[in-house]
Amino acid sequence: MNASPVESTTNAAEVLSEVRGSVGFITLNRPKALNALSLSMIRALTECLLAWRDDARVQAVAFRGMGKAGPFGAFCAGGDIRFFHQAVRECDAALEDFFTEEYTLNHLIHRYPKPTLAFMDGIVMGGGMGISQGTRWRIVTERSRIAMPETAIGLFPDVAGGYFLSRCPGHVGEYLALTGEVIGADAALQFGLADRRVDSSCLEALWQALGVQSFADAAAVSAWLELQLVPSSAGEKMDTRRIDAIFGLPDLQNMVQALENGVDDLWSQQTLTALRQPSPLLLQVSLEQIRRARHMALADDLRMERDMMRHCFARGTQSEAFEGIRARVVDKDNAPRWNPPRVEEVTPEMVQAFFAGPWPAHAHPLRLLD
Ligand code: QUE
Repeated sequence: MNASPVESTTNAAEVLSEVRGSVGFITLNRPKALNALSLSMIRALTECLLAWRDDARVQAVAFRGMGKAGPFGAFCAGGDIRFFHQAVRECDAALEDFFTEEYTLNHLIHRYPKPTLAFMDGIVMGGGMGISQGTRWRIVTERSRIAMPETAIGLFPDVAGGYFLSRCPGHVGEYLALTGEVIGADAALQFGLADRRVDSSCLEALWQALGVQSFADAAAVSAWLELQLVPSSAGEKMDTRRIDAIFGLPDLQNMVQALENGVDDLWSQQTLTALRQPSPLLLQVSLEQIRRARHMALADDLRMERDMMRHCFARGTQSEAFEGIRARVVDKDNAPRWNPPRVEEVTPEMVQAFFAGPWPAHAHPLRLLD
């Protein structure tokens, strides 16, 4: 190993970075928090990617997470939502910076001019999807647990979730956004949320091999990966007809009604239960988000999500997100008191308010994204 001392001492130890051979390697290294992204991690990642973009030694960039028992095993559980809670209580303006900088990082990864890889082993949720979905090689394993669970904490599937969920086949995007359902490797491949499957026992060898090849250019990296990561034979395909029939309905009340009519089957029962846990308001907002995003370019989606996130915390400790985070991770009573408490009580005006841009175009914090 010839790790350069400059790269291996990035500002935060929660992000490890090094260049081996012609590849930049990034390890999310906050295993006790399942690598949940803090603002300092987002800054370290951005700094690293900007430096490597213009570094002629670097032909590709690979991401992985540190697990509790060593590398891999967990990619990233999301954002540092304990920080969100604390920032709301303290009126800390860094909460606003967090989302602006996180979405800028997501955009940077989607647009990165060199091949990128994400080793999506173990938990890959929320912010972890924001890092991985923009990469060229999204590698899943038999241990991958993939989801966008934000409605459970009174948020919506951000980090370009509107963009990548709405581009899943049929109405799978609405299904994943609203229920927060956790999927594995097969479903991720089927839904276009992953590119290749490898056995988790092969991850370390692949990670090491990437750093000892002498790649002349980015095309050589891609050619090598095409040979190493052959498309796996189609696994058992999930039948998505029920998902499309329910989640393609025009609104949430219709979906709930249709599920209630089919409660004798287990899937309808479980799906109904899943829809009764999240914030009714954010369920409606997330449905509107996915449907708007289907016709939006990436940068426009990220600007919309930035607008939406501003509204999510606009009411301080009265916000759905503050209550959701309290209930799920701070007090852990799992009994959020949502307002309004029922789907039927959410008005179109409450939903539309989330899509009103707080900024004129020339002053939007993400105006420079293209
Ligand atoms: C919904 C979510 C998140 C969640 C739980 C939910 C989320 C997230 C975390 C999380 C997990 C472990 C940590 C941490 C945060 O939990 O986005 O700091 O150590 O990041 O029900 O969306």
